Amino acid sequence: MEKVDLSDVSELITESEIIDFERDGHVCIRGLSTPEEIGNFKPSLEETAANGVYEKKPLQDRDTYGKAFLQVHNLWQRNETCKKFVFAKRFAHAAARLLRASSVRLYHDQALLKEPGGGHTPWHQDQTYWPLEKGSTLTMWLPLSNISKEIGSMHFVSGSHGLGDINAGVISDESHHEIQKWIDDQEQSVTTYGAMRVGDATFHSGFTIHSAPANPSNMPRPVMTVIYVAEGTRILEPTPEQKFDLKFWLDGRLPGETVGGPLNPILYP
Ligand SMILES: O=C(O)CCC(=O)C(=O)O
Repeated sequence: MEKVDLSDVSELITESEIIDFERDGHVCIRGLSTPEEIGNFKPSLEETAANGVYEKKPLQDRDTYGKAFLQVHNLWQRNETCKKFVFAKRFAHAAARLLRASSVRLYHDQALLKEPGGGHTPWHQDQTYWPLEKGSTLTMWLPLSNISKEIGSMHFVSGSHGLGDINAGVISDESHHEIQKWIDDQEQSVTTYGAMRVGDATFHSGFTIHSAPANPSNMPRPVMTVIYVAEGTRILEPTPEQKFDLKFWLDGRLPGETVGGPLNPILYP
């Protein structure tokens, strides 16, 4: 089925894009893959995600986090075609270039489906949830359908990855209001890449503050994310919010050990 297979290509990410990523904590790579390539994987990704959704409440009965998206983790463990997508050398090579790492591992993947009428994704930092060393992780965010300007893609606070954990807590109305006030008070610069086409992807660092707008359209906004971690990254003593990740995504490894169990395979080289 996969005639075009997301194989590795050289000269994938330029030095100037790496510098942008290091300075801002985010970057958009247009045309990382082609619509044809993504189209080959999309049916399996969407079907596997739909089968994995555990949310049963209607949209209007959920809290802000619940309205932001339906999320399904580790599609790579559920379906062989999804595994090929998540393990694609091209994506992992891009992640390794941006992290300036000789080798990267999978942390986990997630399908994030913002439903028609779905709410905004509150401001947050991903690494609040991850007991991992600073500067060692990044997320690839790749839409499976074109995203119009009306729906919009992620919003990032440029340079915020350098702050480490700002202790705004888990994704919630509280994290959103606290961070929005800080952005306004400090006149922080917020960037969005706006409309995105299938094959484009954004990458953001683990501590980059980000959010996403609501979906006012009558079409779903399907996105795949893959989270990478640089080889050699140490596991930290977990905070209460991080205990889940320590247990489920890190193969029972302990603080002080490096990431590297069977759940976190090397994806590049
Ligand atoms: O897709 C979204 O709405 C939010 C995604 C996000 O927060 C992430 O990938 O870290």
